[in-house]
Amino acid sequence: APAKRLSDYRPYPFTLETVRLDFTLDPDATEVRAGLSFSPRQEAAALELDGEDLELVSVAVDGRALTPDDYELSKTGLTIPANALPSQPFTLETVTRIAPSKNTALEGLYMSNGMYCTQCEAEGFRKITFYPDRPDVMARFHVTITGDQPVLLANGDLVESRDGYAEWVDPWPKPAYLFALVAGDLRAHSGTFTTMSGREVATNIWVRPGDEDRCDFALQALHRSMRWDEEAYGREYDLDIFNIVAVDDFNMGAMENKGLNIFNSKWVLASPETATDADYERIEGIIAHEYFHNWTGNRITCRDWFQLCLKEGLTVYRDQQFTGDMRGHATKRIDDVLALRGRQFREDRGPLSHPPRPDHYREINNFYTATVYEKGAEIVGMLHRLLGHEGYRAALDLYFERHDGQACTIEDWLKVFEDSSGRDLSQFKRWYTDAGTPTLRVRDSFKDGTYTLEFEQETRPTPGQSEKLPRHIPIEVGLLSENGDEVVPSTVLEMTEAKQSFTFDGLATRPVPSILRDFSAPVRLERDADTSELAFLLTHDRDPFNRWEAGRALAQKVLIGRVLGQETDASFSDAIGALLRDETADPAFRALCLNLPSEDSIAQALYDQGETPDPAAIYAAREGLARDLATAHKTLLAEIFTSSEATGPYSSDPEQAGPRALRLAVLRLLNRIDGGARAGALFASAENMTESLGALAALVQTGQDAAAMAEFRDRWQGDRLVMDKWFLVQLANCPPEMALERAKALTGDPLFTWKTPNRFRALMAGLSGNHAGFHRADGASYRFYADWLLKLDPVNPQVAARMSTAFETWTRYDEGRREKMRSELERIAAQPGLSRDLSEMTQRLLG
Ligand code: DPP
Ligand code: ZN
Repeated sequence: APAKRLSDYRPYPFTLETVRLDFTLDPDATEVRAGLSFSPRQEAAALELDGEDLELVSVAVDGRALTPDDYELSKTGLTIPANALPSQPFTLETVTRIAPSKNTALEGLYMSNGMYCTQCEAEGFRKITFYPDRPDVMARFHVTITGDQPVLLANGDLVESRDGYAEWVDPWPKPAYLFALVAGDLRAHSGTFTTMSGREVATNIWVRPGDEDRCDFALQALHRSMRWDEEAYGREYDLDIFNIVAVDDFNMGAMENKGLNIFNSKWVLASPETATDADYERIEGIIAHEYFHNWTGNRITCRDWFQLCLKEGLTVYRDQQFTGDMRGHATKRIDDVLALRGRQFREDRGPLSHPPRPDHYREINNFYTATVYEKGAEIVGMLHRLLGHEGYRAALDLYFERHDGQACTIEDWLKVFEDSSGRDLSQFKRWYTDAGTPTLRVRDSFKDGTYTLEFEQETRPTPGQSEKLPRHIPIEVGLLSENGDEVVPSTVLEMTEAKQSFTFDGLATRPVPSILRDFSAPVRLERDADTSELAFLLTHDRDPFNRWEAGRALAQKVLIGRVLGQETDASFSDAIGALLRDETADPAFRALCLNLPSEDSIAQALYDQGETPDPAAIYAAREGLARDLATAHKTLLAEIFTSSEATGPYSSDPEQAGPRALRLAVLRLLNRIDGGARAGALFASAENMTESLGALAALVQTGQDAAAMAEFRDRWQGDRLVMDKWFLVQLANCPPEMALERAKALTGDPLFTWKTPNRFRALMAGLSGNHAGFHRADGASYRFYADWLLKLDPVNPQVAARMSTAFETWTRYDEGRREKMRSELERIAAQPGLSRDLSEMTQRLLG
């Protein structure tokens, strides 16, 4: 298939007012009757409808049956020429048949454990019925479901229901990708929410029988999200009912279908025994994310899929703000930047680099990326920083007022910021249209009381974009005096040139700069700070992000020095000692400082410096540093481990989760030198999954996990979500030489149900997450991984394509590894019948 291009966009020649859908459910032959009322917007246009894997039973226009001579039916759709259509508004009626039980790709209507459910974003609706499956066609849906399942759900409000029948009406016009239907034997955990104007909304979390007692956290998180969106953005919910359904087989995290969110059960179900603190935080964040889409995504949607970051970037930004408000902004920002660098910077540095708003694609499913989501959120954050709180709020108010009910573009979005602030954002727009992470080099000087910061920005060429123009970069800066006082408080410098200097006058002594506070722009900062300056910032910076960042930079310096066999000093170890003694510092923050940079991020840092990363050397350096830190601070660490034990009933709140995170970070260090004694004891006594899994991960790290692993499996084999953790942890954390053998053995485990996306991802991400194990010099892990992608592709192309990103860093490594990865990619690309999804990915990966 040829690429689709943004420049080819044309409005749909018809408006679609109402949609009537009648479903008669059957696993092998579900009948879908559709009644679509169209009005022509231009003369003599043919009606083109998308449709894939559908059996067409009949077509009629205004009650008159068409014969096959009247239309064209292809593998991708149905076209009715203008001469077979009235020039006035008309109703098209089709009857189609589909087989949900055979739908393993999990797009459209499919079955999971006997329950019917749908996933229509981005282009799944065309597997349900013939339809203009594009987001700028918005219509009101009226849906009936006939089926013998006890619970029958669709979007909107329930208008009629009796045994085996339900009727749902959604008053809000929406694109087809937000359609949803669920039918099954489900139980509800229910509540009510009273909106800001006093309307009562029924809220339900629907799950399989037996899971009801793991829903309350999600329900409360939903209520918190609904309240927060009213308070922070003035957005009220707009239906009488809000349903969330948990499903085990799901390609993504969750989906924001209007009034009927469908979630991967992993991001709904939580109990202290089965979910970790991190899971609780993620669940709350994803519930919020999908809920926030009700306004940013549903009421205002995207004109076309090139604009995906319009809804995703903004909604991620909103869920980040929410989690910050709920759990603390400093640690949330650090977590988000870790994720951004780990996934988006990595993506941006390799062959898959693309702009947040791409201008062409072959398969849109391949663009649900860290760049669209996380970098998209960073761009919204920069707009917020440039305009200030009031300016941002004014722009968002205008966005909702001007565009409610519309399908919009990035241009529309930027225009509301321009109109409400009077600023020109044409240069800023490059953040959306240009790929690549800018490098920001900084030099400083001090003379006669004037301090000068000189910045230089540069963005490397990316696929299809060789010329890069300067970006508009907000750089938040503060200056500290040598005793740690802030002599110039945080201020936002706006860089717009390739090279630009900023001066600060009237300073008594040379200040220490704190640059890019709160990570004010998604750039790679290059500064030759010496270790004493970093240690100083780690102790004194007011900006918690930059405090952490200084410690991070120190750790990175030591690790890179070790990998390259250079002399390193003790300043990182000393700084860690000081931090461990600092009881005023937030435990969660201290935990984040104790976690060493990942092997992958060390590899990336080496690559950025022009070195070729050696995975085995990186592993050895990181292990060595961890052991040395443990040895140097043995007593202090042991004290913290003992004193930070939580008391009282479990809660996932930061007050408990923070100390728990610190305790586990300490355990991971001590475990390297105590022969697994503490981890073994904690594993035996743990009463919650955070500690149980944390102890297990520590044991795995040193390969002392056989007994614990068997015990864990015995205990949890009936629990699919916990077993996913079991598959993942023993691969991602084990010594690299064990990883591939373990992975091979695990694929023979009867619990390795590889067609279930969560299980497939757990095993494969476990292996690819084991940096040195995946990048074995003999290439055997590459081969194994590629074999499994090829096996999954015909079953579930979307997941296979997404998992192929394990190879996105192939250009980083030495020639031997590069060649081996390349030949696996070529082998995949040459596979006959490869899906469009995986074929586009391998072609882009190969460049
Ligand atoms: N639109 C979904 C989300 O990001 C993904 N399919 O919430
Ligand atoms: Zn989203």
